Amino acid sequence: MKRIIDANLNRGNEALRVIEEITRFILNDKNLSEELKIMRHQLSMVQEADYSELLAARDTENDVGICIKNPDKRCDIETIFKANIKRLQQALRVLAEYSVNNPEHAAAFENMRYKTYTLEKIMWDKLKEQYNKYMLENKKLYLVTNSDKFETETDFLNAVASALKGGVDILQLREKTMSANKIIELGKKIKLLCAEYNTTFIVNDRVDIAYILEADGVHLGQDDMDVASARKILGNNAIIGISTHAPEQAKKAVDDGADYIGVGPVFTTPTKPTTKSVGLEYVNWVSKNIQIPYFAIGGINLENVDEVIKNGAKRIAVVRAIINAENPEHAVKEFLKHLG
Ligand code: 3NM
Repeated sequence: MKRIIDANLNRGNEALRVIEEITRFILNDKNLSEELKIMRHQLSMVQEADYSELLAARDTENDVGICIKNPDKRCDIETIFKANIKRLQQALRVLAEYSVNNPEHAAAFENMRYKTYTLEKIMWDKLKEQYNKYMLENKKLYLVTNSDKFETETDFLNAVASALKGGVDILQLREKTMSANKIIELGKKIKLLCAEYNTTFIVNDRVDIAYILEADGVHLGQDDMDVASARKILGNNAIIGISTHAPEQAKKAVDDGADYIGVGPVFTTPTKPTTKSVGLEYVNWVSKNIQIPYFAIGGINLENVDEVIKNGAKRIAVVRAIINAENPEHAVKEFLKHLG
């Protein structure tokens, strides 16, 4: 029993320290930081009080769980936060369960565990709000889906999963010909896949569907709802992007408060046959004149992606060259190599 208590006091303390650093150095939130510090001190006091007994029970070398690593797919702040808040809650639960001989400690651990649930929500909202832009900074490859060419939904979902496995940063559910109900049904499955691979999940055009699916955001076309209205529905934490095809549209998107813009179609593409291509000049112009993140899109494949990058693009969005690739995972990895 002491060995379990010792291991979980260490686990809880370490997780708390990691989370505390986020409140202190990333969120710059003094109150949250203080709250975590107090919690950490409470755990340390239990540890101190029983220090020699706990150390005597420790047997790290013979811990069969020590080599079981659970490799996280990504290493961003979101992932670090999620992993550590869960670790903390698990540790506190174990501590409460195994403190049968000390009801006072058991109650204190339970109390702390409940506090962490509230903290988790507060911190997550703050991280999302503050870091939407920061998170976009690090996202380079954006997959826009189109299930038209797939015979079955399973084939399509397998292709999506393969692309996510390859390391796509953002996925947009874009199904132009499906009914709202079908998009919602499909969206639920895609959202689960995105959660599994920790990929940002965006819905095309439909703010209502993004709301229903609790997506990370929405991507708007020039004829869709304006950014302010979409924000009113989806809230401040939502990522809102807009397709732009000319400098005036890009400038307006920035003024309207979009988080990112689409820039294209760079090349003529059958995926968007009615929109004239804008060429690399527009990519070049946006690179020099627009400060928010942008994704070049339209006809981009592994043969021409370097040209797009040469014109200043750091991020790209792709439909066919990934989703219709023979091996989407491989295609994604190749694109990522180009994007650096
Ligand atoms: N939006 P592919 S171009 C969905 O310019 C979309 O706003 C565009 O498809 C825009 O990678 C486009 O298959 C289609 O060419 C991109």
